[in-house]
Amino acid sequence: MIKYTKITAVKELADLTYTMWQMGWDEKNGGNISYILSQEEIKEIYKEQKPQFIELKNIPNNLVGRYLIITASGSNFRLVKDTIETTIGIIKIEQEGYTIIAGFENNNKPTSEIYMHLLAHSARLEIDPAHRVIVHNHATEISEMTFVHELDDKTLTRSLWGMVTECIIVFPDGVGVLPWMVCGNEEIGKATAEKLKDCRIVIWAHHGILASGSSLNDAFGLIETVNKAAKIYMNTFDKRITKGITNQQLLEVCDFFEVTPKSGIIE
Ligand code: 2HA
Ligand code: ZN
Repeated sequence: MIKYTKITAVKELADLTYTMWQMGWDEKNGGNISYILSQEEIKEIYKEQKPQFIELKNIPNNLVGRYLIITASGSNFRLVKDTIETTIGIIKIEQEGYTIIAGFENNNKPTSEIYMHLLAHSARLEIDPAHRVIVHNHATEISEMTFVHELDDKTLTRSLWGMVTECIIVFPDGVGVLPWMVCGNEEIGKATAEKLKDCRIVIWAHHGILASGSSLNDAFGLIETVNKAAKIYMNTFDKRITKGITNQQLLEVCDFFEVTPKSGIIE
């Protein structure tokens, strides 16, 4: 058994917070990440702390008994990798709340978005048993795009697919988009989980993006790809002389790479 800060996934998660800050996507305390530990990883944890139970209502059934690595409320991603004991912790999900097993020293608590993370994990696990990770950040260009584009799943997905050939291969399931909403409450959690029933990426208008995945690398890669497309969209939308990748060309890519794009988007 090892101290939780030495677990590979904890180190990877801490590194990712720094990478995202370097991208300019996690100013101040922006962003939050959670990761479902495997049975093997749980066995590794040396439980040195006195567990602390915290009540939380309406826990999804399929999460009870699972362990999550999760970032702390108010944590600055610029600093997380050097302050893991206070800014990253491990919780065990219970029927009536959760127990802090490791970390969150100095009375810290999990992210204010914890309920959204739980609902999002629950929705994705229903569809994909390999699901493990939720990453939220304030990726710049996709946030910019929500000021100049319709806030609609179909048209936003089509615009992103049209910017970079790889997009339709990386996220054939498209993106979901939510209108502006207050963050951190049950309403945005439920709306996000609803979108995640048929795609892995949700864009929160005038706020940021959330991606799910089977690994930290997988979820982050989705955000990078969406944001790259959004960057090209933002840099060209008022000066373009072509319409970007056509429907016919998108279908050719899907055919060659044997991917099935979400229906109803390529009309
Ligand atoms: O954790 O990004 O959405 C801070 C946020 C809230
Ligand atoms: Zn945010």
